[in-house]
Amino acid sequence: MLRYLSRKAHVYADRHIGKRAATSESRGGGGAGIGNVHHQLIPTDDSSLFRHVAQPRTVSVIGAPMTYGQPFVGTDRGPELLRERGLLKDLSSLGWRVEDIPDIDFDSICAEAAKNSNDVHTFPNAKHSLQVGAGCSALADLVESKLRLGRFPLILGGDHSIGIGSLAGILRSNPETGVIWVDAHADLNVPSVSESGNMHGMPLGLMMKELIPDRSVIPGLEWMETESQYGSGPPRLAPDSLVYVGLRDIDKAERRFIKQLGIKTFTMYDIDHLGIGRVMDLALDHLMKNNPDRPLHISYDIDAVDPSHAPATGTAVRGGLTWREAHFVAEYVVKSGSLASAEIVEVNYTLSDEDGADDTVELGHNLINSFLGESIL
Ligand SMILES: [Mn+2]
Repeated sequence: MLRYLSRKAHVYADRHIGKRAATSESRGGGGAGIGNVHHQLIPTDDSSLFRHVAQPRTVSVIGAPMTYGQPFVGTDRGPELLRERGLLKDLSSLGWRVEDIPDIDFDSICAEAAKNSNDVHTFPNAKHSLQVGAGCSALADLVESKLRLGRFPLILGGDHSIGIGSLAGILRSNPETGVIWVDAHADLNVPSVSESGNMHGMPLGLMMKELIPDRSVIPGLEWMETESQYGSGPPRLAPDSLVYVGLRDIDKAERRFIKQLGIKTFTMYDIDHLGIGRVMDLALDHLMKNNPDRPLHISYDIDAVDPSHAPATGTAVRGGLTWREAHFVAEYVVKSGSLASAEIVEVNYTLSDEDGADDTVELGHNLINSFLGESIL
């Protein structure tokens, strides 16, 4: 089912997506299946929610259409497809002031970063590190500046290598931030152990000083060892400030790191065993019990969800979250009142048939509404 599109296939992919977008529009932009009932969104006026966000609450929508962290084109259309579905209007219906920022121009930033390099892979086992690094530096600056204004950054990927930039900006703004990583994969690789060299598998590994003490050895990531314009950083994530939810495909080295670092991990096995409710109780308890005032960030890889609901993604793995479990994770984190930023990644319209692509984008849209406070009652 998965078609590999090389970078040279950009033109083909663009035509392909253009056709699909037109078809989608002719159907009213709706999804294909039974989930396509549009219900009324109600403003979230509960003042106990989003207590780290300044009033009146503003969401900063940051499109991060990155593709260089993995081999497929198509993830760059994520922000556009989510906006086409009426995402901004929904956020406003949920009671947010919406700051819509133009997508980060990775085409220019990445081309500029790589212009003096003719080596495609630039560094052993960190493919396109110049492009990923330059793009993530721009994203980190933007995310940090929005958090410092008291806004809620909503980051639309893009592949998961943008997590390098999001996490960097978030941790520079507040190094105490707790991170909930919802994913089929651990994304805890570093170049010395990565089996693929794809940087979408490294965002968490690159934040851990235990795994890589000096990131300036990787071309493009030198900025990660310096201070930001606000004098903060370098960004690091403590292993006990992270919890995983939904893992089911872990590399050998990652398995070792998770155990060595003692990272709190809830795999699909734990969700089968305990149920998603108990898992989320334990996950938030781990992050909040010694640090009740910290903000939380959720990074949501759409491949955490079962491919029956989210087939249009680059590294689909069977046995994932159900539709309701997927939403519950987001709703529960919001209910804590501590969510301060969110990210959704790896939606790739080209990697499934049309109905599957529509379903995946629709799910991403619904999850974002949950991040920003939509609830059943
Ligand atoms: Mn991921």
